[in-house]
Amino acid sequence: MSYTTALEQYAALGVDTETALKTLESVPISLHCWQGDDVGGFEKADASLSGGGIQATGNYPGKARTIPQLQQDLDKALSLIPGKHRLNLHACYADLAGRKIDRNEYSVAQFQGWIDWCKERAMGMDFNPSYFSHPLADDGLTLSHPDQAVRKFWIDHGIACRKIGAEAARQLGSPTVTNFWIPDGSKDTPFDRKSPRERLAASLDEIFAAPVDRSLNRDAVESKLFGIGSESYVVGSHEFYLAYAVKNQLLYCLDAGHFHPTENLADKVSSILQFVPELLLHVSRGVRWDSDHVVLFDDPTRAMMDELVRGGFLGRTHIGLDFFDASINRIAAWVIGTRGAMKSLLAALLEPAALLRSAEQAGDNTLRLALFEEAKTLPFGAVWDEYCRRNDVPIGHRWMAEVKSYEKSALAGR
Ligand code: RNT
Ligand code: ZN
Repeated sequence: MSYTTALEQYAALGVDTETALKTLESVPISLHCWQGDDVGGFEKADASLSGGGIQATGNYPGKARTIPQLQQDLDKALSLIPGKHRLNLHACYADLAGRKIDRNEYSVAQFQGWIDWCKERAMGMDFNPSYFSHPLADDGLTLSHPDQAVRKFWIDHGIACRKIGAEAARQLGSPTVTNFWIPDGSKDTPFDRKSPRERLAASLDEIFAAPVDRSLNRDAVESKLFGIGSESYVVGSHEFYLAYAVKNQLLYCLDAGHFHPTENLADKVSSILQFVPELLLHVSRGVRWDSDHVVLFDDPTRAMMDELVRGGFLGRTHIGLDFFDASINRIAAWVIGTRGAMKSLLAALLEPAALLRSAEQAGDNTLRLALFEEAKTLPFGAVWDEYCRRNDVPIGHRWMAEVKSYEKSALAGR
């Protein structure tokens, strides 16, 4: 179907496709660097994910093993994704240039290469302290560790990252969201659930007490229900961080894999945003557990985007991706996931919102149900294809041919 025919069908339901495309263009997605190398990072040669209660499974060939390789892969992915986006960097992707510097001493110097890379592409950058894959995180405890020296190390890492976030923002002219996620928890039933939470709260207080310009760096805290090795107890639970974020007016990070599988994440947005300034999303797909499968244009992702649009929350929400699949081509994973999140957002922007709202306000629940159902078969694909065409990226499945040839030219030799 042509775009013009689609435009008419949407217009008949009061939807302006041009306005939808304009809004879509204004919403960046924060592309997570860690999809490109299975959350390994580059602090040492052959670094790999350890601990943290998360796992990348699969052995697909061609993983990025150096910063230039990861940057090359990101460029390839970005060339197949329409629009302007952001880079989401983890501290363990530091460029140590052969020096021995530990995470508590990181400064902008270790990330200048990444900032320059973003600058050349006019991209903003988001940031994350890394509380895993490190000897001082081997027992699964970091900011809530009973040993004060260990806590101190991780507090210093957190403060360092907030400063790096602010400096990146200053150089790039766009605020950085720095997201705090820690793995702390326990495999088996703990006796004392209270003390680790007291220690975590105190550690966070120290981290966020360090003066960092809020107009440059915004701090987010990410909760979790359980992880591998923290099945029975997670210190930074939903209640813990939601309360902490409300009290301290921080951003709250909702990761789609961090709740009971039957919970409706979309329903949480309008509650949380009553009481915190902004929201960070980790758009992800858990299959039975926090498995971080590649994001799709699926019902839960669509429900989340619907909610952001319906509630007028886009201006207060930062959309980041969080998945890592090592069993398929890693560049394709980025493309599928980012395009999936964007398609979900576009579909939300194309809802017959005015008609739905007036039906609901009039108490006409029959019409509301009918509109929901009819909206599903509107020619969404033609509008999405038009967006890809205007942004000069391959339409439909055609991007996959480029991934295949990149696999032969760049990945095969690694
Ligand atoms: C882990 C969290 C966290 C990480 C990344 C690597 O459960 O979701 O966000 O996935 O920071
Ligand atoms: Zn996450």
